[in-house]
Amino acid sequence: MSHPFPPVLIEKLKTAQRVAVLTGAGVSAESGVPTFREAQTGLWAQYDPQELATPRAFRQNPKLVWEWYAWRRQLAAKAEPNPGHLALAEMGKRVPHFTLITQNVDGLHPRAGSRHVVALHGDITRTKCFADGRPVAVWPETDQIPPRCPRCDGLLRPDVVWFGEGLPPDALGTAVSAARSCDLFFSIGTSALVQPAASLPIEALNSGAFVVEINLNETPLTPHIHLLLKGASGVILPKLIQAVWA
Ligand code: BV8
Repeated sequence: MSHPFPPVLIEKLKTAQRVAVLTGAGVSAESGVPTFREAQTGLWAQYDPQELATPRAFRQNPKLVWEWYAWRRQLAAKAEPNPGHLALAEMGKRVPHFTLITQNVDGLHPRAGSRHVVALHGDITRTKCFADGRPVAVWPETDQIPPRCPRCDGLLRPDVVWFGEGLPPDALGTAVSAARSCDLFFSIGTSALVQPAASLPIEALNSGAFVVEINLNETPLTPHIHLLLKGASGVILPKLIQAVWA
């Protein structure tokens, strides 16, 4: 099968000892999970995700925010990993030291078979207590929205990182050290706008890694990196795996 990849990328991926990958919502787009910045569909069209994904929004209207996440949770549950997710799981088996870092909260990377996924922004399928931040796996049936914490009767919330909240220190630490020690870094399906995730490819660049972006469009990262593969990750990634390890 012909492939559109520059020989330097084929060579780098074939010989790389340490590869780090950062994914964003674009990687799940072909699974039918709306990206973060594309217009919300239907019921949620009038809301800006960036306004809803905040502690302030939750305090102001916990029912609205809980229902937004319930809608996104059922979308993620109905979605299937796409060829891009599967290709990254395959890459993880082929590269000696592979770190998959994701901003996504949809859980599709582990469902595609990727292991030790570094989830920077949490997991939409997990719930925690808004008051003490501790996980809550089960709670009594209730008509209350949001449901209440069985321990302290506080409001329950999704276990994701909202704007203005710190990232899980372990996940962030693992991601930064992977970016600083890799030979090859991929930034895939992310608008490269959200910090501190968007700084990871720059960390890799400053540490001497070859940095590749896979995106439908250019992003603020594009001018700084070695190679932009313009197109859908679900199309490009399987072809790349085929070209390197056919
Ligand atoms: C922090 C979880 C400090 C929740 C998310 C100024 C004002 C206010 C805040 C800030 C500011 N400057 C910096 C900040 C901090 C802020 C920030 O970065 N704001 C930006 C927007 C300016 N960051 C934070 O608040 C972070 N925390 O800094 O805390 C701190 C430290 C210690 C203690 C206390 C506090 C927290 C950020 C995390 C927020 N949570 N998600 C949820 O999901 O509901 S971020 C959210 O954006 C999602 O996780 C999403 O993944 C992420 C990034 O978006 P993308 O993944 O890139 O998705 P997007 O839709 O934007 O782009 C999709 C891309 O894919 C596009 O480029 C498109 O072209 C491409 N694409 C589409 N289809 C395809 C494709 N590519 C390939 N193939 C396709 N098929």
